[in-house]
Amino acid sequence: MNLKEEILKLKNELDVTLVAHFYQRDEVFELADITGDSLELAKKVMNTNTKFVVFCGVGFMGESVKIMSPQKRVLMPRIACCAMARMIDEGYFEQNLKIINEAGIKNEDILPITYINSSARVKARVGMMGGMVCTSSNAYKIIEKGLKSGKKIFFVPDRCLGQNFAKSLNLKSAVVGDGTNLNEADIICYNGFCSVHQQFNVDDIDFYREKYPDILVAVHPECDPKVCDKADFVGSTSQLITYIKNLPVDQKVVVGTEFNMVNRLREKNTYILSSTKPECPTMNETTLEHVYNTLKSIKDDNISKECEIFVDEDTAKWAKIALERMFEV
Ligand code: CIZ
Ligand code: SF4
Repeated sequence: MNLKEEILKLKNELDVTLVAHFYQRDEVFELADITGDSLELAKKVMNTNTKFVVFCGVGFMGESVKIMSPQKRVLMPRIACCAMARMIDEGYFEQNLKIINEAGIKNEDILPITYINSSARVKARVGMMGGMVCTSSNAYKIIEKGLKSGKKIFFVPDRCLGQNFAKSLNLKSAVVGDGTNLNEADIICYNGFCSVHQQFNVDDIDFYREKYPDILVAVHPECDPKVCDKADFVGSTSQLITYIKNLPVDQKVVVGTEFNMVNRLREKNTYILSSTKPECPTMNETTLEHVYNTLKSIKDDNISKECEIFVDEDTAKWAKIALERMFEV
């Protein structure tokens, strides 16, 4: 039997749900019971009832499952940490708050919102301050809800997402530490970014538009605001999928997001907005062999601690509150 057949066989035998994010390698993605972007996965996995969840994605996604469903045993064939999520921890969060306070803005006038691409500890810190989590699919609604509090929003960790949503809502944004005026801003952004989505630039848009004057440009809001400003469509992973799948077959489109996702989306007339292959290195770490080893370890009752997600009780309590505030919206 080959690895793929072995995995399918083990999956049938065990009380397990195999989950894969859209950015996973094709061979892993194809075998999953549940696929989706981060919001879809968070919701769908909550509704499964197997004892084990084998999650092919990045660390914060597995943590979110464990926080929302602590009774499940969540295993990740590779606990790869999203590079953006790694740009912020509680220490950096406090440091940024201090800079904001030094600009004359008090903590009671700040509502933190964290992109789901952050650690459980950062989510917990945000939860403790009355804040909430968002994804790129629901950021509009969450930010609008946040603004109703009359407070300034401290958006972590993705600068681009904060700036792009501020622009589209006609709000002012500033970035901590880059010299912009924090007092004038409605949304104060932490200076984090996704290195995959930073690869797309305005020159590439100009190149494609010159080559194919009728081409449409669709990008993810983790791209730089200059790139989003020049695009025809800006949307989250699931919004990009719907947009591109509904285009007429002869309509050319060039897409600024992760390669594996774009590559399996549409057979013809679909280009990637980069001369390199913008794969997420951490998402790409999970191979069929890792998935097989994890399933086998469940069968043999020999699960490695390094594969299993644990979140301490206090962190889980506050992170759950921040996540639940998102699900309520
Ligand atoms: O991690 C990411 O870049 C994205 C877009 C995740 C997701 O599915 O929202
Ligand atoms: Fe993180 Fe970027 Fe990879 Fe998404 S694509 S998991 S934000 S590094």
